[in-house]
Amino acid sequence: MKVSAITHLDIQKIRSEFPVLDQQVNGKPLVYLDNAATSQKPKRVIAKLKEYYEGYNANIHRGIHTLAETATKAYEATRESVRDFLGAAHVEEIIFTRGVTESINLVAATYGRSFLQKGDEIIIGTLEHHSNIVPWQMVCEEKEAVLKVIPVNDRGELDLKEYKQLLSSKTKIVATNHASNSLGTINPIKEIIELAHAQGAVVLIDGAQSAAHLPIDVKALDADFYCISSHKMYGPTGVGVLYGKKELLEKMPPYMGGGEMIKDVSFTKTTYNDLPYKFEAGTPNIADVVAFNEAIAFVNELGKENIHQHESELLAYATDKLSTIPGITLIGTAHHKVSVLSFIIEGIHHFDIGQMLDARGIAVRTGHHCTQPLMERFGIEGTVRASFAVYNTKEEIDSLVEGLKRVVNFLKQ
Ligand code: C6P
Repeated sequence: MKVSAITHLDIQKIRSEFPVLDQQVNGKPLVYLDNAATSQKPKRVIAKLKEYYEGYNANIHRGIHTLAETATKAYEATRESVRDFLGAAHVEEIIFTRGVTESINLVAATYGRSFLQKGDEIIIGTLEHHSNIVPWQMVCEEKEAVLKVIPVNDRGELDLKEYKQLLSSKTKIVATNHASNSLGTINPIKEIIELAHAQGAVVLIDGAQSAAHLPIDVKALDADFYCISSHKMYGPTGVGVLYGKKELLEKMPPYMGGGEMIKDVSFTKTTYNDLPYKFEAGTPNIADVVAFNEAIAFVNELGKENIHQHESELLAYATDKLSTIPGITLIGTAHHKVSVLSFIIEGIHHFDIGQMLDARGIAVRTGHHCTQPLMERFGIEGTVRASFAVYNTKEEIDSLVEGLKRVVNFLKQ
């Protein structure tokens, strides 16, 4: 595999913006390779949280005092940035949630419950995270609908031929991820959406693993719903987004009842607020939404293409180097991948590998990565997963390889 050395980014400068990276763990410099679980946060995101709490902490959309107005403006500014980030047409199409999990549950519980009928079908992929499986199982059970699953080939790519066979006029919803958290596979979502639309189905895309790595344009994709989590793209935890086409969101009932989502309440009748507030009951996660704006600016300033190029170089380099470890099998070798590398080593439990790497300051994730059916497809319990972000370096991959060689030598002798 060819490893290109060209990148337009100054990685050392980028690293210096992440205070957490500059520390020793278990006596070794931290090598953080668990970015698919959550990425680290740059100083500007942390500073924004402090600025909000020290400067204009107030509830939003309710107060007429100056702090409330400042907080409301900052919160709504993030909504506009998200609209632009996703390429959405209208700001009303951007709903703040707690994360991708809540975004998918919202759609399953409102759109699913309202529009599914007995015998209707929902199609998902084998690569889904549990968040994009269980909410659909729940609504299928309630509505007596049927869940169908697109198989994957041995590289971990969705089988589009099978997908076409599964689609029919009974298909009402197709839900799949843009990129797989366990294997890194980038799915051909434009084609998946087009094929679903030809059958009259709506499509939800789980963008948890694409938001920080791949260009997204919901209009060009013609996605009906697109979900992202702030914490996987350098922003705070506890903030997510549901993008939904306005005409769909308008006909969906609210998810939760309470303050903010109403226009008028009496004991006999309640009318609901306009979009997007209809779906944002209660006091939202104001500080984290405000700081999320800084994460979006961070990604935009670096440029998704530059980020993707750097991470692709890391992935190619790591794939080459790891292949030299005795007994290793890479799980997920799709032609198009985000920077996720999953593997097993013959005769050594993934958990032991993770623990021994941690002893050397190297953070990876081990286990099923909330994709148990996918693990079952590959006949394994779990993998070791290294996932890269823009601040990772080839030297860190060298440390991973060195660590793995020691693990193998130690446990196999
Ligand atoms: N995956 C991982 O280590 P939340 O937790 O709501 O922000 O995102 C859930 C989720 C949904 N879809 C995909 C593809 C994901 O990767 C995740 C989160 C983490 O892989 C934690 S399990």
